Amino acid sequence: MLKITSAEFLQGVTDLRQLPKNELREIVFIGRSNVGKSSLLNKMCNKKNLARSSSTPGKTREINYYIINNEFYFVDLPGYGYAKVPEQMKAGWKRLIEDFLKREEHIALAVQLVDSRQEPTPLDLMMMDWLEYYEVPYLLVLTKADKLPVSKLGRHLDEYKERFEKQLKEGCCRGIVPFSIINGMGKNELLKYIEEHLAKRPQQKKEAV
Ligand SMILES: Nc1nc2c(ncn2[C@@H]2O[C@H](COP(=O)(O)OP(=O)(O)OP(=O)(O)O)[C@@H](O)[C@H]2O)c(=O)[nH]1
Ligand SMILES: [Mg+2]
Repeated sequence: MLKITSAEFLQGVTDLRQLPKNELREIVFIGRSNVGKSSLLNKMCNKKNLARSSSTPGKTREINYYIINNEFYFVDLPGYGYAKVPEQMKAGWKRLIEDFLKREEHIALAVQLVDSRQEPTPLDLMMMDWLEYYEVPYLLVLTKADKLPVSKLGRHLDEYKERFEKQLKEGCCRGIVPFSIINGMGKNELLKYIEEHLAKRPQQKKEAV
């Protein structure tokens, strides 16, 4: 199984022209503010303070690159869903993220984080639509799974599987994984998916019509 032996912050980019030039494949983490992205990244890498959490949530517009095992990137996209963000900035965020996803040939796997205790938000659903549209393979990760009793977690997981059955069967959703930084649930499963997708060759682009 894939073992993460080194993880270093590489750079934060606010403009796609600043993207790293060496074309390593990317595992991209997506989710609203406070869903647990930084925590998950740190847990996956066994580091306490790898992922920089911003003191002004919702204002960071940086795409953060981490280099893992000197082999591939973890990419932390800016969190969304902050009510106080001005419209103009939301539009900037959308453009940045959409342009980022258009480079889907670089993306080995996207990991869409949603709170295990809640329904996906409209922005979560929009992100999933974009991932489907740009044909990016992705996982749904249900965060903070320790905060639910096991039976309830199981029920939520079933609900997610039923709701996104089409994406799982015919679309780009590769699986749904409950995750917790407290008890380590989901970590090995996520590593398995990451390893599997890094091994796959980049998708052939559909021929332009
Ligand atoms: N109990 C529990 N708490 C968690 C878990 N994951 C994250 N948290 C908590 O949730 C809060 C937000 O986590 P972050 O990792 O900072 O969330 P984020 O998505 O990076 O947020 P932004 O950087 O603001 O977009 C923190 O207080 C974490 O300790 C988990 O698996 N279990
Ligand atoms: Mg964070």
